[in-house]
Amino acid sequence: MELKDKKILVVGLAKTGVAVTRFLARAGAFVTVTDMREEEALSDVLAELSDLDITYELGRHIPYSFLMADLIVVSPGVPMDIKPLEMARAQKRRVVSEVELASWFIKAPMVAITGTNGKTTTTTLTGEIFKACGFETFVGGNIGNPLIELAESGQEVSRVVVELSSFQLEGVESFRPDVAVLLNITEDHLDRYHSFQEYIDAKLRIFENQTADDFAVLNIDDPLVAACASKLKAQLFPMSRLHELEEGISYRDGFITFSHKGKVLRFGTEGFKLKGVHNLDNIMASLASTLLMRCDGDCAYEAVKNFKGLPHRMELVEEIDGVAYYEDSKGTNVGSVVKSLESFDSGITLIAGGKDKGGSYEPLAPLVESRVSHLVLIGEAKARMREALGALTDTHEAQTLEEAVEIARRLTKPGGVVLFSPACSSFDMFKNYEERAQRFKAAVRAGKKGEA
Ligand code: UMA
Repeated sequence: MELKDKKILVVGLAKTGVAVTRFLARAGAFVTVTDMREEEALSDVLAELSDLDITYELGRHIPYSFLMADLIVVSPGVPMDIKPLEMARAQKRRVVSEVELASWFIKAPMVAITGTNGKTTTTTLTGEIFKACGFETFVGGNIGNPLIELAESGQEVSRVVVELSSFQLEGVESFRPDVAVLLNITEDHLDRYHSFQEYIDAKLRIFENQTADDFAVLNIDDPLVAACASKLKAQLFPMSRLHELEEGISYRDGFITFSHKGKVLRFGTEGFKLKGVHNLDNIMASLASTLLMRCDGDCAYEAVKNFKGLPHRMELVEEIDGVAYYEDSKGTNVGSVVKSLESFDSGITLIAGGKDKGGSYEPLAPLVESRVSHLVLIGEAKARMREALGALTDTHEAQTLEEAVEIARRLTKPGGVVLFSPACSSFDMFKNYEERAQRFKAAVRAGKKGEA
């Protein structure tokens, strides 16, 4: 689509909106930006864009602007079913997500990664492998830097790795990755979707425009993921920790085996710095994607061995008086917390809670009952979590994260673990999961000083 002189409406003015606005304005479009937040709350971003000629509609969305636009680009955090967007679609206005827009201008081969958990680790590792194998690589998307930044910079790259959320996939039209990865699907974001199925359907759109020239890497150990294999137009490249595969990537007895069209590569997993069974899935997905896109096996293996993992995913903060404190602020849904709890056999004090996303906490019940000695709840989700889990272990409530850390410190015996893995998003008490992580670390370290 030619952008010059087009009337384009950008909905949402946070990270994505800023990057999209800059790209469109420089491409010669007439850009209007709208955000429900008032001007005062947006002063920083407005300053960032002050060199551009933009029309702003702040503090509200004006339906007329939606109806008059040639194209509407929606930020991931804006639900696709808000009234003005529904009206615009009814009038056949074109409504897309930022990743769709970006994909029109990006020519380099692309790996796109989605799933409920493990996306960010897999995306980062995939990027690391490409770079180690000599490919100039852009890594972006839901991980934090919008894909449109690549289109805007004009940077020449030979590989693109993009992490995609269901929100971003809702607004695709022709987006077509060369390799699409689906890691797993468990309940998440039920505060935005009307049903779990709607969330699944959004995720599956990653495969929608692929053809037989492309690959779909599916974790077939997950029944919901395996079920979509029959609907693919791309070549299926399965991955499994449970079954050996003649074609695909699989794990057995300390070795990952990649088998593709008669080529077989084996990688010993001893010495990997990334621990935990769920990380084996992430590693297999990264290896599959990069080896299918011409990476050398030895280079790829070196990159995996060197990869240490990401902050805010099961990060060991401190050991104080024989108690290990782990920060897992990115554990924002139940599936993720299940994986984190599985990393310890017993003696866990779990600090959880935050903004409730409407899903069920029941999947945590068996692990809470068998491995969690004390549960400390915070945030808006307190009551629902207590109802689902409170009878299974010694349960406490705290008004602040600092108070929760203090309670955990008092209760946890030497040899035990304090795990902060919220199963909820952070927005009820914090700006984002990073701020929440910093606050947890500070509270833990304050206790250390206090005892010194
Ligand atoms: N807004 C409106 N109208 C509405 C609703 C919201 O105007 O009806 C406005 C808000 O006031 C806000 C903006 O729209 O100013 C929303 O922006 P945003 O939430 O899309 O924020 P960005 O900074 O652009 O971040 C987004 C992703 N955020 C979400 O999906 C919620 C970031 O993922 C992503 O890194 C970034 O784009 C770059 O691609 C974050 C996230 O939490 C990490 N993702 C979820 C997750 O991982 O679980 C999906």
